[in-house]
Amino acid sequence: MLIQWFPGHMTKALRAMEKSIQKVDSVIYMLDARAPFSCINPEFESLIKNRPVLYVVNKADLVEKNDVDKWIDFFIREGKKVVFASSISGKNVSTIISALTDVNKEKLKRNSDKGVNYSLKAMVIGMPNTGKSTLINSLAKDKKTVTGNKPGVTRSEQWIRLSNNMVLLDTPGTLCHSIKVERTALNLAFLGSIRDAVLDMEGLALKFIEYCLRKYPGVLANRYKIEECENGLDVFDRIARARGFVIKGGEVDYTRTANCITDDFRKGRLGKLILELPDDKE
Ligand SMILES: Nc1nc2c(ncn2[C@@H]2O[C@H](COP(=O)(O)OP(=O)(O)OP(=O)(O)O)[C@@H](O)[C@H]2O)c(=O)[nH]1
Ligand SMILES: [Mg+2]
Repeated sequence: MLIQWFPGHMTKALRAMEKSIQKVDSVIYMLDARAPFSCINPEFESLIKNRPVLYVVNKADLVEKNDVDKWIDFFIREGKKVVFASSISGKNVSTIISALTDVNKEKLKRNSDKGVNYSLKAMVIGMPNTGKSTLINSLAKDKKTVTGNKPGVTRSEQWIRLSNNMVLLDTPGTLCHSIKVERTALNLAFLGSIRDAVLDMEGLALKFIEYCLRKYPGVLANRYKIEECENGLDVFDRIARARGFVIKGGEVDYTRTANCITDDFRKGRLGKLILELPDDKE
């Protein structure tokens, strides 16, 4: 599945971010805990340059604790600063402030040596729908930014001052121009970082079913009260019939079934399923 969806607002957003990055000390890089690798945007590299980065692996509530631990180990081995969080529940978000202070400690020390009480500024970046605006609201303890369960909700930059005087810059989620690795494209599509309207949702759901059958046998059987078998398309049919998604003539409504399955995954209704692990060679 080659995805070339890079709407105009993302080009504009990247240009604006290139200017605004000059005004910040560091970057908060949001990743989705279900597929942190896939959320790394190679186009952010030249934007970030040498600025300190704090990785926030968000939506940790949708992932098993032992999988979270594997990712923590991985980031630590890579020498990266990382915090896991569930922005929606506010869990662990307070550690982000101390971690951000830590990644900026040299700058803070320089300023305090000069007797300056410096307010840190950080830009929050990430793929669409990873929870950037939700995190900012959680840190601000107020609904300062607009959030939503689809990609492309934030359309322009917004500065938000926190009560501790830190300033955060919310940015629109941006993909890379073309996603060449199929697994990455699929994962971003499963996560809801790419607009469903530009995707083949039936094809996507079939890939997801096949993934579940391989990695999480029993999960689909349990959720949809069906019998699983090796053939993904047969399982697709069984889910559709179990849900009553049948159209005239007894044919299966694949679109409706596909939307139901992806929505169930995205909302965590299938359980805590992860799409990639650090040592995944698949
Ligand atoms: N389960 C869960 N959902 C979350 C979490 N954080 C954010 N969400 C949900 O994810 C969706 C996207 O959140 P946003 O904050 O709008 O994401 P964003 O990164 O700002 O998205 P764009 O502005 O479109 O790039 C919303 O439905 C949030 O409620 C989390 O920690 N756990
Ligand atoms: Mg947003």
